[in-house]
Amino acid sequence: MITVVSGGVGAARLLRGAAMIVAADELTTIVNTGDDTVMHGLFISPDLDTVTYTVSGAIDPQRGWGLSEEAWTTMQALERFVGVRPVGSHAGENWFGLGNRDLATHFYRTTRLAEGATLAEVTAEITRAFGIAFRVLPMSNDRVSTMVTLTDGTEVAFQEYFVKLQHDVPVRAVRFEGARTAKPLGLGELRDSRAVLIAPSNPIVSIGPMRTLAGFDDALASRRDTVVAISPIVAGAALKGPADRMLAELGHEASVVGVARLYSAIAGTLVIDTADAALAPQVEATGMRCVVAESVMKSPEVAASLTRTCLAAVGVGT
Ligand code: FO1
Repeated sequence: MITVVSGGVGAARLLRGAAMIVAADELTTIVNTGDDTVMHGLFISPDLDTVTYTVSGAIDPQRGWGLSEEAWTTMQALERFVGVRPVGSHAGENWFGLGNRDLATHFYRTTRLAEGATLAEVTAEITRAFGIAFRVLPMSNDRVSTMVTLTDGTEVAFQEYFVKLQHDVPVRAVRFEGARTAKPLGLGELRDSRAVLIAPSNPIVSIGPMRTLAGFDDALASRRDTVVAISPIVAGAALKGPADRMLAELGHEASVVGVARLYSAIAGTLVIDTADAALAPQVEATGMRCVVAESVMKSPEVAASLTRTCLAAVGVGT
């Protein structure tokens, strides 16, 4: 078994490549659910959906989230209520863009959860409906909510930070509501897999939530030599999203060396992009082996090649 620890966009791109070279019954991914939110009474799991939509080829490639060929008439219809909505009410808010076709996924997930299904069961149904043959596991069936404290002291839920505020505000702290009691899924896979890949996702708010679940870090640390992380930071910047700024705002170095310091306890190898080759000795000074490779996944073929490089780094064939 090969297990990939995943956040959103970067992880989804890696998985699309991994699925090309690893047999479906040999591939599992454990996905962050700290971004999950309830909007209009619908339960939404953005990273699970980004993985599902990207791997199945249904993703909107420009946005990196949601579906292609989307229509937005439902969101537009909500404008009618703006003038009558009482102050303090969230009814009909449409800052979080839910396309008409994307809504179908949230209708299905919400009803199945209301019927008593676990998030893992519903995710298996949804990924199967999108033709995905490998295993996609949420990090927990229990609710974990990433909360972001801004430098003005206010605390907001992740999607309010990321979308409503366009993550254009500095952060002071991040915490994961519910993580202390949430039961992690996939610890067995993390312990027993021939290799574990930590996808190029935000170390703080995409990989971070999973690491706060009981036993997660220990499961990786116990087999650290065959855990390979891919840096989401290339030449000091994130390819997408606020990872570089968040690292700096939270006191870490926004570089492959800063990423190495965050991961060195749980991963024996860090893959960095060719743009950062000169920093390899500093990465190795943190106690991680460093592999330099093309890590900007412009195509599924590059993602497949990157997956092969990660597996080869720990002596695992596909
Ligand atoms: N990201 C945005 O920047 N704007 C949106 O309006 C938006 C809506 C949205 C709806 C469903 C969904 O699954 C994801 C959505 N995202 C949106 C992405 C979401 O914020 C993710 O959590 C981020 O991509 C970080 O992983």
